[in-house]
Amino acid sequence: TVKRSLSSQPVDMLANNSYIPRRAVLYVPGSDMKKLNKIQSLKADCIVLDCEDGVAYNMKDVARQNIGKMLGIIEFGIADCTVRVNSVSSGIIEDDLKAVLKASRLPQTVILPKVDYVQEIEEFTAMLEDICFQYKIESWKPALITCVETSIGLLNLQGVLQRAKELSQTGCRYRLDGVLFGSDDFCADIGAIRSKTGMEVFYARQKVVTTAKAYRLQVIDMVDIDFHDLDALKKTSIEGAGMGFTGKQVIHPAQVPVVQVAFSPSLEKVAWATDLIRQFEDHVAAGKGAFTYHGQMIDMPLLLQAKNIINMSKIVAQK
Ligand code: 1VU
Repeated sequence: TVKRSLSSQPVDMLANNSYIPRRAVLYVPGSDMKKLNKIQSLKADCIVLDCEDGVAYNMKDVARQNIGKMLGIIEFGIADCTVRVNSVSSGIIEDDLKAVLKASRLPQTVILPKVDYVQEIEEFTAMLEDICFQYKIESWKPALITCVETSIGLLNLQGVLQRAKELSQTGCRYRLDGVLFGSDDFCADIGAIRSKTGMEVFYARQKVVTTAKAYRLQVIDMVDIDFHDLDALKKTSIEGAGMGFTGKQVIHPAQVPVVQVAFSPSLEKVAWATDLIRQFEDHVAAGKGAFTYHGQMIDMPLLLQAKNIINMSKIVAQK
């Protein structure tokens, strides 16, 4: 039997104590020591030490060495310390994992890019297990974020998440925690051109949000590459948060605060939600179902949305 609890919304996901808020997910190229040295002064929720697309092919070894070294040195504070390795299909992921797992401190989260097929998640799981065994790593269990960056990856997303969840639940090395949408690779794959309106990725973003949330996962929105245009960033961030994304990728420190504000409930929203919940309880106590509040019809779905806002505000307050 499939049970559906009354609160089977992201409410349960946000109420979970292990929820790691990742509003602004900032990439730092592993080959760039100057940028790596700035990490401690950056206030992103999630710092991604990148071995993949931010690093030139002939600098991959340099990036691995830098990341291995910096993992042991940098104070990440309350930021989620994350490494993005290369994809399974790149054929170079094993070298990334070996360099990272040699570090004196291991990352809290691993991002696996360009997951197109279920077999890739299986291969990654087995490879991680083998390397941990070789290096006698026992207790480490990072969060895993998988990326959707192609049309086939989008079609296969449900199967990939289903398999990763099964593997997570049967004692594998990671805890499946999120999905990330790579819009620029996706556009290249479908032959689209990124526009200001973003209409070319609208369907994909909705599908990624829906599929990820069905598995109670965080879901991280596309990057805005025009990093000087903070007005446009504000607009796309508010749009992404409204669509159900839990955070957004950023490439430049100036983008961090704009994204963080958009992905945090405003004081007005928190006041609205607090009052709505109180009124809902009063109406239930009086035996009433739907009621009018600020001119709107309120029933259970609105209560759940209000609870999402309150839970998110509590999580964000700890940052
Ligand atoms: O003021 P300072 O000179 O001391 O520092 C500069 C700059 O070094 C620093 N900075 C960064 N620090 C850490 N992480 C970063 N990502 C970062 N970006 C910049 O901030 C100060 C001001 O920088 P700037 O305005 O002079 O900008 P730059 O010309 O130095 O750098 C611009 C780019 C875009 C090259 C830089 O921000 C960057 O490398 N970003 C990351 C690119 C990346 O990782 N791309 C791949 C991930 S996106 C993806 O894969 C899509 C799914």
